[in-house]
Amino acid sequence: MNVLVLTGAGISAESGIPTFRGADGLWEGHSITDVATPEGFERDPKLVHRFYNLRRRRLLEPDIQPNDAHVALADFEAEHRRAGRGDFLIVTQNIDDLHVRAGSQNVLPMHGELLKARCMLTDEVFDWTTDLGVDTPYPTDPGNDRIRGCLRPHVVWFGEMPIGLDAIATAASRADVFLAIGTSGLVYPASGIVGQTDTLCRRIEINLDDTPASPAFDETIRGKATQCVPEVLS
Ligand code: BV8
Repeated sequence: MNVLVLTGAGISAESGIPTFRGADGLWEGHSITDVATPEGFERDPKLVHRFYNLRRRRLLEPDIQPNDAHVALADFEAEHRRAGRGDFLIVTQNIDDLHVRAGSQNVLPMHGELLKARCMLTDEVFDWTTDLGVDTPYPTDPGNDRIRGCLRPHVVWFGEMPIGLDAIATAASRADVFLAIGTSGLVYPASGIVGQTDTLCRRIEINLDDTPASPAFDETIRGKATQCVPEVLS
């Protein structure tokens, strides 16, 4: 049985990471176009770096931990793999690292990763746990000072190509079960993944509320991820 999971901001909400839609389209007080588009970065790189530095520092604070939904997915994957029951992949729209910290092995971060930075000259990607800024561009490896001033967050902004679309389409076409957890179904192409699954695939949506994608699912489970995910996977 091949399982494909799609997660959105709702699975990290109970870990203390704010969702996007809940803040009436504003993002920590900023409009998406100002902080999550290439044009916004071009216009004001310091504002964008400040926005991501704030979120990166918050993610690294000790009270931000994987929750029961992240852990249930990791435990299910380990057993699924041990028993040789088929493929298991988590495609996440989130740029936090909570799935990996929970122990998930096969995670595809289609919108990039907050704890990584990318050189705009070479596309080299660095693990990054300190502040990024136009005047403090040093990667964790001091040997790379040649990329001074050329770093950006390794995240997919609106208008940019998400990561791993081919692998996602393949996993969707092979999935026997598709589980969408905590996503509003508003952002494309993530919202289109359910449509890439086979008609025989069992599509399940876990969310607090109905979403525009809900009609595409065979089963909609309403409730908090930390309660519903462990129940569905048990
Ligand atoms: C692309 C990284 C071309 C950065 C992000 C007009 C119409 C339709 C589409 C478009 C349009 N104009 C432009 C587009 C395309 C655009 C798009 O979709 N825009 C939207 C706003 C309309 N998409 C793009 O630009 C993408 N690129 O299209 O390239 C292309 C594509 C394919 C092939 C060829 C070319 C790039 C999109 C990626 C943008 N980057 N993040 C960063 O994070 O800083 S997206 C960002 O917002 C997040 O990563 C996240 O993915 C998204 C928010 O979505 P959700 O994760 O669903 O979160 P949300 O808050 O919305 O919902 C939370 C849900 O959880 C809610 O339903 C809530 O009820 C639920 N919930 C809350 N708490 C709980 C819970 N559920 C359970 N338990 C709880 N406790």
